[in-house]
Amino acid sequence: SHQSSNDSTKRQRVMVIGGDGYCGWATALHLSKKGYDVSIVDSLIRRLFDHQLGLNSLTPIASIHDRVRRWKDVTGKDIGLYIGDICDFEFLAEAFKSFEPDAVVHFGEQRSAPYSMIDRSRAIFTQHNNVIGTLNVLFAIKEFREECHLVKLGTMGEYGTPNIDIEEGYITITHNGRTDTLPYPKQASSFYHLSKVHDSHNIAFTCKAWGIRATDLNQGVVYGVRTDETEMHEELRNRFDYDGVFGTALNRFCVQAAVGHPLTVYGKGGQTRGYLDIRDTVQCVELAIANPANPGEFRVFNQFTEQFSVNQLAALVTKAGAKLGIDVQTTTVPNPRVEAEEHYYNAKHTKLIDLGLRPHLLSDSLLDSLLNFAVQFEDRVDKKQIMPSVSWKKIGVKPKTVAA
Ligand code: NAD
Ligand code: USQ
Repeated sequence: SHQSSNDSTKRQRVMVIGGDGYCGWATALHLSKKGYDVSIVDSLIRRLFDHQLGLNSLTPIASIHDRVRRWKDVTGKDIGLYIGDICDFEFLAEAFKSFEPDAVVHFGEQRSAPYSMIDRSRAIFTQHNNVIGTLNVLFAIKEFREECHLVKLGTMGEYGTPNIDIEEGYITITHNGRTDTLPYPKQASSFYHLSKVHDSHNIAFTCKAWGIRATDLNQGVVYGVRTDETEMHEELRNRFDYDGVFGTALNRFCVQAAVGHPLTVYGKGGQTRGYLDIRDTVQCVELAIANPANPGEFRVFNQFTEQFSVNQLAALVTKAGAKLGIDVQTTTVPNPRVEAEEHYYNAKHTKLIDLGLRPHLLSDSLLDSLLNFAVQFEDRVDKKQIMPSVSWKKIGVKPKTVAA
């Protein structure tokens, strides 16, 4: 193969769990391109969620097998494939023993807040899938690869929206004359976001108890679709979610603008979050792997580059639309979620910058190209999937076949 000239004994082996998903696929390709020996672990359950709810990616995406074959054709590089559920410990143990990872990047969770709030069974599924899957990864590291660095995707939503600055993982508090550095308080507001809090606690405990080395990447909302590697062939193209369950704020607004749907601002629109370009997701993960945590260390990075409120995003997309001759309207949708709509927000995010992150900030040109990208696929948009259909308050125990 093209790699025979490399010293394969020196190449770092990285297992990308959730490598068929939005962040995971882009990251797997990026790491492979950079010379890491990459294997993807994925149950493909995300593709099943789409079938079950009647949703689809804006972009047509190739099967994982075709994706990996195409990558080999285009670059000469192999990406290993382990199809299975990490909640099945026997499967995960076999993948660990056969691949022997030096680092595990764990993206493999149910990641939609609305999905976790559809009904009781989805709430339970989300916490079971995420919490047990992560526990299995921790046990696999302890049992088979003690030195392996866990790079775990957390979320900025673990912190909620406190009325003080958000620190990176820890806060130093003086109380009754004594001082300690403690985990930053967690106030998540969906069963999904809470699953990440539970994961963080389990990881922190096993770092202390077993000496595991871990980095929790508290990522903000990701936007964009193209990375250098996914651009190399249409079969390498990434997924792009725009629906009310899996679509995220800025990506949704670009698709809404492209098809002439008013931008769906939930409630007052003052909800502020950290955001980052998917090209920075792959860069951050690489930086975390290249600079591993020490044994026993539970490191937390806030992984985002800029803060925006929903109203600010709507204004930016409206302006970008005008440049393309699209008259973008905005509508206020009664908020289906329970969250603060006007609040203080100032979250630190310096640790990845200190490691060398060079952010792709949200620019006019990026927004133009994202809008153009959405316009290119506008025929594939199912407008019925745009309005939110999951209510935080209406969740009940009755199973729902469709989100509506
Ligand atoms: P995604 O749904 O596109 O991908 C997740 C992948 O994990 C899917 O391919 C799915 O099949 C797989 N998976 C889920 N459960 C699994 C299991 N038990 N065993 C094996 N594979 C499993 O999600 P994404 O947007 O790529 O997000 C990836 C990670 O990043 C998630 O942990 C998410 O919480 C986190 N994150 C995402 C965003 C964002 O804006 N997309 C922001 C912050 C954090
Ligand atoms: N929002 C709107 N209109 C929309 C969509 C969203 O006003 O059409 C609002 C939401 O009410 C919320 C904010 O925008 O206040 C962000 O919502 P989102 O759906 O873009 O993001 P969220 O549910 O928080 O989840 C996404 C990913 C999740 C990740 C998280 C990072 O799906 O996996 O963990 O972003 S963070 O928000 O930092 O916790």
